[in-house]
Amino acid sequence: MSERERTFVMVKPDAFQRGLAGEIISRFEERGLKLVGLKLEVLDREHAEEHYGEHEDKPFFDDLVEFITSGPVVPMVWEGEDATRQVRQMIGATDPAEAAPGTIRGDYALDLGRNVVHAADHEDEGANEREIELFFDDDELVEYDQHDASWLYE
Ligand code: IDP
Repeated sequence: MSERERTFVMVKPDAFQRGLAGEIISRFEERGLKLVGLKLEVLDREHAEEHYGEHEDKPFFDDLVEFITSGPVVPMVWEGEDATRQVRQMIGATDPAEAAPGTIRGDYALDLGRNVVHAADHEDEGANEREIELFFDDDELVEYDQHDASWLYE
């Protein structure tokens, strides 16, 4: 089977502290996506500023960096058909107030600055490669057969 698309996802500190990490991971597992990378860490400022570099001129940048470094995060890499777009649909709109019920943000968040999960932007072509590389070494991504693949894909 050919390798499917990989996408970067991260449980943010608010979700981790609220005990939602398992629930968020379950959503992707149940959808049929394959987990190939996962770690638990507290980001330092430099790492956070690089991750959110595209927002450095925005008025909310300092608060965003402060927040994302304020506690444990769970960076992950998920693999699957059309993974980036599907994951973005599953997490919902950036502002939880606009996120549809049934999406992760629509079910677990109320505030733009506390929106529980990050996922690479499917409209930014280089986002996955950049973000996966920023968080994971090659040998931290695990190779294995997804045993239910023939039940997930035709
Ligand atoms: P995304 O997380 O849905 O990809 P981005 O536009 O990349 O959204 O923004 C990154 C993060 O910055 C958002 O998840 C949100 O937490 C925060 N953010 C975005 N826009 C605002 C804003 O206008 N005020 C405060 N925080 C914001």
